[in-house]
Amino acid sequence: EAELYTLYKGVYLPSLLHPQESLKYYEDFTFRPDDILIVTYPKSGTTWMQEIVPLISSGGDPASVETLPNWDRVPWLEENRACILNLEQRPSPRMFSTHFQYNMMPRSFFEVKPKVVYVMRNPKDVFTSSFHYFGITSFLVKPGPQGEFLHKFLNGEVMFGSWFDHVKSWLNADDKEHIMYIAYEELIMDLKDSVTRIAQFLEKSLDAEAVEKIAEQCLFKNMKHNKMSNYSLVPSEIMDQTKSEFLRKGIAGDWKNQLTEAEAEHFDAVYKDRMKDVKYKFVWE
Ligand code: PPS
Repeated sequence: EAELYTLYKGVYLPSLLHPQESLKYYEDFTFRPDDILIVTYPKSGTTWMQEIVPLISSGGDPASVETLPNWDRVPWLEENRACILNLEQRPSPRMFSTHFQYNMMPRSFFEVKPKVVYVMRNPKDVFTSSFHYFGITSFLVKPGPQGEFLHKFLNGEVMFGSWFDHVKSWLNADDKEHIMYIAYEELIMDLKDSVTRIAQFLEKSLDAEAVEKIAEQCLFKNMKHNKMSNYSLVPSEIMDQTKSEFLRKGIAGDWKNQLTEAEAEHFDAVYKDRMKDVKYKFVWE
């Protein structure tokens, strides 16, 4: 089990996806000012945003979301595929994802300041989604009993480290002008309004019809049928979706079906302590 993870700058990364050469590539990566970066703690709405942002960028043309798997459409910069995708040759605006904390961004990021869409989600739902996901994925340490996984999650002993550290690092970014903060729950509450606001941030004008079309394409039920976005292209030895689907429930508040009362209380106590110095008003609070 130990070899499943690599310790990188204090956080666990799945070794399969992040060999040393990928991390080196990441550190040396050069951004362009018109790059768009989707940043998330895992299970917070990455895949959803990997559908929304390309559609906004194309003005609603679904070609890229229907022909390119999400991991090639908006590749993770810290993953092994980044090295082989020839990202240097991609036309602008390039779109990337990362699960890294703010302090783990490469040097070029701080110089170039590309636009960032930071998506965050109620950590109790992130926990719930993670619990199922870790159970179906061969490159992650199995979650074990729920109580044990809760302990690990709250301590950041999971891939990409602590949710608290992640969110706090991005909320405390030095220069927030180029960062848009949006919650998974806002997408759930009003997808069209969210698409409109993201488009404004990306300085892309969309008419009402395009917004409507994009929101429709990005509905959970529609993404579930898009094989370029539902992870069905991943072999079942790596991700066994017969146990739990990647696009599992797609709702806010599923933690209520997952955590016991005592676990939820413990979670809230840790949350209160770890977030006590954070001024940001989260929609789930
Ligand atoms: S990952 O592995 O970090 O890339 O996962 P990520 O995409 O960030 O998170 C997966 C969860 O997002 C849900 N999801 C959606 N919810 C609503 N609508 C849409 N369109 C959508 N697309 C993805 C997905 O179902 C996972 O949440 P859970 O709670 O497990 O269903």
